[in-house]
Amino acid sequence: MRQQSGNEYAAQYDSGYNAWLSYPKLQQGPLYKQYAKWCGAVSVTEGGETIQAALQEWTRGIASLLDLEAVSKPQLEDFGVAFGTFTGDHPLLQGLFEDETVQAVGVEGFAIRTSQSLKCIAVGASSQAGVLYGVFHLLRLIASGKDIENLDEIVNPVNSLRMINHWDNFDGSVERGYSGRSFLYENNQFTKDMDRITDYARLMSTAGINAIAINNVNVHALETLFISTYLPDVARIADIFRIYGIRLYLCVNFAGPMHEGEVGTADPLDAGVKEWWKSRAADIYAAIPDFGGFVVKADSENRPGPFTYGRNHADGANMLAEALEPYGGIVIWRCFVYNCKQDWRDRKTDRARAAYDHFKPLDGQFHDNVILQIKNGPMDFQVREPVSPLFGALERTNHVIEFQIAQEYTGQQRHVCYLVPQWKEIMEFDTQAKGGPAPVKRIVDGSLWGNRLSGIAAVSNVGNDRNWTGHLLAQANLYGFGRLAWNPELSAEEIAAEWIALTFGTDTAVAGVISRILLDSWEIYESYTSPLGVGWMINPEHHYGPNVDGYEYSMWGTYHYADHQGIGVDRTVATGTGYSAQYMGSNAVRYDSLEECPDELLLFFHHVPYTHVLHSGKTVIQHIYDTHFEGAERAEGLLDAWGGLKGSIAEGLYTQVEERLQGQAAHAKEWRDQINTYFYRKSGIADALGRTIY
Ligand code: GCV
Repeated sequence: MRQQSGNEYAAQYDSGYNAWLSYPKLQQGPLYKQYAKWCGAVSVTEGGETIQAALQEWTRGIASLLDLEAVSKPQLEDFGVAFGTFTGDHPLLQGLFEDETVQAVGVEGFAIRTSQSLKCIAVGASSQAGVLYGVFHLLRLIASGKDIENLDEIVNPVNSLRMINHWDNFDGSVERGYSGRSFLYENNQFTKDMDRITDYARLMSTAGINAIAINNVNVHALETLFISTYLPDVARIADIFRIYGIRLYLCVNFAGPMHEGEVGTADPLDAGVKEWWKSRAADIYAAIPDFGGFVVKADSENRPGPFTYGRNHADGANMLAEALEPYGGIVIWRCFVYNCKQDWRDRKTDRARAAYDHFKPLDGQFHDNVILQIKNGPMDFQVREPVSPLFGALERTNHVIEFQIAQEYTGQQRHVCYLVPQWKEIMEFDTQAKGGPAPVKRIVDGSLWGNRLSGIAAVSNVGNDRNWTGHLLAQANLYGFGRLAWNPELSAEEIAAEWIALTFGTDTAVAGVISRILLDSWEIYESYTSPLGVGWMINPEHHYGPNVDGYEYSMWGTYHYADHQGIGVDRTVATGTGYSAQYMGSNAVRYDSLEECPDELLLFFHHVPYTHVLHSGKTVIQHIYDTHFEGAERAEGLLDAWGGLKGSIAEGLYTQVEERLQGQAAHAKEWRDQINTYFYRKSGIADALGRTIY
């Protein structure tokens, strides 16, 4: 494993490369003294690669945070830190953690305890990955200025699958990637920069991630060969991921057997097709014994799938599941299945209905090693949409939620949009399943229905930009996703505070400003882009910037049905698409009712005149004007707030964010003007406050 000097490590700080592993130097003072007392010595007796990676992280962190060399010794003679697995041979750990504690620690969890009598802070875990998580937990406590004199915690992840989905293509492009090109591939070759892969694995595991799919769900011709020709390259990445407790997954092409020319069909019930996948699985597991499994997008946006053969998605997923089952592998089958060319002019056909309509009837028909992956909303990662009604509706099928860390529709990492508050809101949504309360977080962690497999996945926002995410503040989304997947009870504020401390240090004034910027940013972005749940007012193909009628699949009219009289999609039962009936209990009633529907989703569920009065007391048109004027102003305010940090944070970090915020402030005005002008011209209704609408 590569060793770096302290100076080399610090030099990367300004670029943002070290991200939440920056370990900013702590100020002298009582806490510093406390940390220095405990952290001068470290005792590790096990030799596994993951434990050694934990040790390296520890010594690197302590060197940077405290300017202290953590001397590694087999036995502690005075105050120190010890870590290892419960079954390892460390005498301190064996003496410190009684059976009850050991049993309470799950396979990826850890226990951490300060023993004043033994002069030791001990991190013990069932697995080496648990040790790594525990060591980083301790580093996080120190980096955020927490007292470590009396630690006594057992920490287990709430969700068993905590997954990142890359949408990286072999040619080096990234679908919906907003931070440069892929760091995994270039020109149809795997990267040779294994140091960067290692640093990526460090970042992911310290955020709590344990599964990564390394290629796009839209699998192109050459990526189809990742499970054959390119398997040795894939295995090299898996070898690094393994050290950090991460299993590697691949997206596969449902028509793979045909692509490689060996079988003339991809029919999931065909014996030749089944054999082909079984033989691929055998090859994969010979190369990567802990391979996680396949991720599949089928019958959606021109991808092949079982519909071609008159089969359903359970037939398709189960066939692949049978191939992986002998090795403990799983199939993650996406529910983002819809016909992007469907004609909705009848005002009854509705893309929002698709996931539920396809998958609810199949509930209970999937094998035990299949997980359905459901986008958080019924459409596509809009800044505001309701929670997918499939959550709560699937009673006998493993499933995970899919978020999008990449900001496809939320500013593309040029605008700041901290998405953790949005994800929190979704996780807290009460689906009312099983008589309720049944929040999404209890469905995806598997506890509501007792699923064997469950968890959270998200589309990566990482590229080869030096700071990984393009916009430095977008790192908070990447870190935040991992933390939320680990523990959905953490608040958006807590996660922001952690990320800020780990990235910028513990200056409270600095933290206050950055935290406010992050926490306000989703609301601000929503206000100047997408009023009242309407969505899709973006430019075709790249999806950046305002274009009210622009979305590429709007060939049958606009997605929001705006005309001179009104706006919004009627998804009610009586007169609309009937989508509202996919919800349970009072959710169905509330969304179906014009009176009860929450303002922020009004135009998602109802078509109303511009003069319709919201619960806020404003008309729809006035709401549009006001939010767009305010939103653009508040975007400018973000830049001003950041300006106050000049000189208080590292120059390189300061300037890269300043530049993005300048762009955002200008672009928010463009959004404001385009949206306001469009609706002024459509409605003919003037702004009540008489502001200039261009
Ligand atoms: C990977 C949206 C995006 C596509 C993406 C798709 C998906 O439609 O615009 O780029 O394709 O979602 O989630 O499969």
